[in-house]
Amino acid sequence: MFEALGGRLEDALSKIRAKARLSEADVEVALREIRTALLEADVNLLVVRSIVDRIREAAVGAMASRSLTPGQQVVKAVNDELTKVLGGESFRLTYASRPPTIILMAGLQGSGKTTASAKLARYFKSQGRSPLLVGADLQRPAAVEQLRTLASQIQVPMFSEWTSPIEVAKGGVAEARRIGRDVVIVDTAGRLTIDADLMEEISATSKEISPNYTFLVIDAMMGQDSVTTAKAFNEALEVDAIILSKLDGDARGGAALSVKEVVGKPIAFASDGEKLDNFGPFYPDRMASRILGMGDVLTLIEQAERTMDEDVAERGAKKLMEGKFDLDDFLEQLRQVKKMGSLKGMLSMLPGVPKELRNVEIDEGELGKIEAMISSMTKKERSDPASIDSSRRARIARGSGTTPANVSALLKQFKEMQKMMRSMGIGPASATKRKAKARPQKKGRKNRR
Ligand SMILES: Nc1nc2c(ncn2[C@@H]2O[C@H](COP(=O)(O)OP(=O)(O)OP(=O)(O)O)[C@@H](O)[C@H]2O)c(=O)[nH]1
Ligand SMILES: [Mg+2]
Repeated sequence: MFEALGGRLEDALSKIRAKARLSEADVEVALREIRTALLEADVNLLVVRSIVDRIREAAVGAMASRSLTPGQQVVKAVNDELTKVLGGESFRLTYASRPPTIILMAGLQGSGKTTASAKLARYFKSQGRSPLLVGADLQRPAAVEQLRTLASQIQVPMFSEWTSPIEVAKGGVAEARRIGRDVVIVDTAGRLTIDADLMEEISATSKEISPNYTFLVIDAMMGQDSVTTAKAFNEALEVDAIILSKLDGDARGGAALSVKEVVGKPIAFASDGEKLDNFGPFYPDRMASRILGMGDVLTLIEQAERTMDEDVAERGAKKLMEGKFDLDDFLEQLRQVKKMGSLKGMLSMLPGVPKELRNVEIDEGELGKIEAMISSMTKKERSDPASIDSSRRARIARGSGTTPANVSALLKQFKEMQKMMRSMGIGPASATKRKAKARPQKKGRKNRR
């Protein structure tokens, strides 16, 4: 997402970034490029106009202040503006003082409501809450089943019955009270377009259960259409915040960059993939830095903390220090990295990775191949790769569906890594020193949240 926009903005800014002095002409050229980039990213025209105007003001200010780094100030202004149009502050959800906190999900058909309901439940669970999913979409039997399946995948209870959407919603809230669940997420039916029936049904449901939050799910892939929908929904029903789905399929980013300014409601959560963990709170500032190629280290760290098994990481580090790191450990660490998601996604969050590199498709299949090769080795071969001769190599290749040359390449890579670790002084001699250093750091990490 946002790849094209990020690239264009970086190009526009790179020309003025390092300039010791900015002329009016420099600024106008950059502004023109920024404007085109935003329009090509499908950002609402009025939003483009106001962003460009505000950046111009900041740039004029930077020129007048005779700052040492006027270009950097313009970059900062662009970053600030992007953060602002993405919503400024990140959305903060306050739990009801008297549980349960009731959340009503609204949106057009296929916008991603049911998926988002389950993802949201999973998120609440990760925050130590105990959610209940309520299936109030009685349009088709499959809708309730879909939610039931998702609920069982994330091990969250689910409530539904064949009465009416309003009765189900009401019943769901009562059920949450009865079984002591503190967040209720009500999934509702969508329609193809906003029609009176849909609005009436959801308004009536809303009146009945008085939700603490009404979240509107919009499909980022629909660009400006989804922004128009959001506006109409918000006029008919008091929407508190937006959940932006399918960000992964929206390379341009127009919906994300327009919805706050046009509708006036923040994006609370975003979904960027079909998997249940492709979801999280939306942070405007982090997203803005990411668009400008300034990285999003915070999200990366959080992702690592969420998915990495600390014990596994520590075991790997210990083996490294003792010089006992073998192919088994290599595989274990590799699996950890894989768990964190796509390499491309990770690269996009790292600061300072050149644009060209960020856009390179990394062959995720390569990782799978390495995994298959190591899995095809015997225990002895993994701990003593030197024992792998040509006949063993052929056997491993057969077992993993690769070629002997692939196996050789992997072994060579592993050997290089070992050599590198030795040259860095990682080995038995330096183990105690490093260990002493590592300890306080670990504690700090745990306390961070
Ligand atoms: N790529 C991608 N697909 C998504 C995302 N969120 C949802 N989907 C897919 O979009 C389709 C529709 O999602 P649902 O959650 O069923 O949408 P809905 O709004 O509940 O649909 P109705 O109940 O029919 O109104 C499904 O195939 C989902 O897997 C996302 O963030 N990325
Ligand atoms: Mg649904």
